[in-house]
Amino acid sequence: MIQNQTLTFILAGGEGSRLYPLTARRSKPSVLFGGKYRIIDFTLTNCLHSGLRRVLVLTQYKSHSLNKHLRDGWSIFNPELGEYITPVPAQMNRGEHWYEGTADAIFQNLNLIERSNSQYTMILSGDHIYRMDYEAMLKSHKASGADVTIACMEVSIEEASAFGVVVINENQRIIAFEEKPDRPTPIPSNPEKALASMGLYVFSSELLMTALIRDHQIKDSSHDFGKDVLPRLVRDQKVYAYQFGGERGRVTPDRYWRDVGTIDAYYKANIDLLAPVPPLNLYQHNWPIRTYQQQQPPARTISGASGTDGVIINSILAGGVVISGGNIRDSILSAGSYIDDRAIVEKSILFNDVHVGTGVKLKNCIVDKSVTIPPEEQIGHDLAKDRQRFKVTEKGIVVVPHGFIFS
Ligand code: ADQ
Ligand code: ADP
Repeated sequence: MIQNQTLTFILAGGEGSRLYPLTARRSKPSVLFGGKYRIIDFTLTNCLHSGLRRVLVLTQYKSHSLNKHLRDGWSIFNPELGEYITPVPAQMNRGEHWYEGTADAIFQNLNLIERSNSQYTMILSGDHIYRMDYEAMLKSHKASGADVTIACMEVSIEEASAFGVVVINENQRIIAFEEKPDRPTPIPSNPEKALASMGLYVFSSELLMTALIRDHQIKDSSHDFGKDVLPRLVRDQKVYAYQFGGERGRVTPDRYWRDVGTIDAYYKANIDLLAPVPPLNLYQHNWPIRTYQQQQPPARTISGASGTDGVIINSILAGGVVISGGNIRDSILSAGSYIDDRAIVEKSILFNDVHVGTGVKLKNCIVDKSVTIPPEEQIGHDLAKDRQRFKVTEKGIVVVPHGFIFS
């Protein structure tokens, strides 16, 4: 099996500053998602179902919550059999600094690639929401005889400036790679679309080691795959595109892939789960999304003090939620949330242990863990007022930080 010849790295060490304040105390991959998951669960689940069993998670900033999650939810592989998921903190193996760019994060762990004797190295990101069978990509890498294979998908030309943009020839060989270009090159058949790198790569391990040592010697390099290493490799090695969504077998090609690097993208990807037929279906029996969750009693509704029923419309509720006479619409509630009488929660995402008081009105909000919202508060209804207390995004999403205390 090609998976047995593969070592996998998950880059999980970025600062996640654009997701602040959700990343004030935790790393981006451990931000909660979809009521009971964490962002990294999607990539780890892909590894699990794709048969990748040697997985190193490169951590750096605020990694405690991520380490705890990996330990509690993902200690499922068997080190005796050479199967593992292991967090690797920045160890300053190659000098007195933390990981610089993404390529430096791998460079500092070159000894782990050497030791693994792996023929292929797969590099993934810990902050994407998608289902993908990596086996198909590995096989395509082998079949094409590539040195590097980059997973790609078409995006609109407006979005393309946020990604690495590739140009391919008729054989899928990448002939140009430009990181976050101001003017992305469109695909030949449609001027409205460009081919974006998804930030997932398969390398032949020998070539990766050589390329990283070379990059390390270049003084003005920022040691980043997208900015430095890939544009250079495209010039003198065989770099191929693997177009996402073409997998057969266990995954239906649903073509849903999101980089949830900003609050607006993160919010939208959560809300996407509420569509009648969600573009990413959590209910597929052949692809359960694994996570860690505490033991929780079932979710329930009860009548509030004024006798009104708790009402839930088009929402996702985790275990341990209690709706006591409130009204919940188009929202996602994590374990331990409690909604009091007459409260109205619309288009909002509540993390664990959020107590929503009597008569509170929430709209377009993300409320982080352990917040008690006092009776009759309104959030998301008057953005000018909200801006004085909270972060409000470009699209008008209000973020109430972890443990916020209302005065
Ligand atoms: P970005 O998403 O901007 O673009 P980056 O911020 O480097 O890339 O993050 C990639 C991943 O690496 C994230 O999971 C992040 O947490 C992690 N990471 C960042 N710095 C790290 C470090 N020093 N140590 C360990 N982990 C680190 C990239 C590519 C683009 C591509 C998009 C797709 O550069 O070409 O289009 O991903 O999302
Ligand atoms: P979040 O969910 O907000 O990302 P976590 O709940 O995972 O963060 O962890 C936050 C806190 O939980 C930390 O301060 C940590 O010390 C504490 N903690 C609770 N239980 C444990 C445990 N079993 N092991 C390690 N830390 C724990």
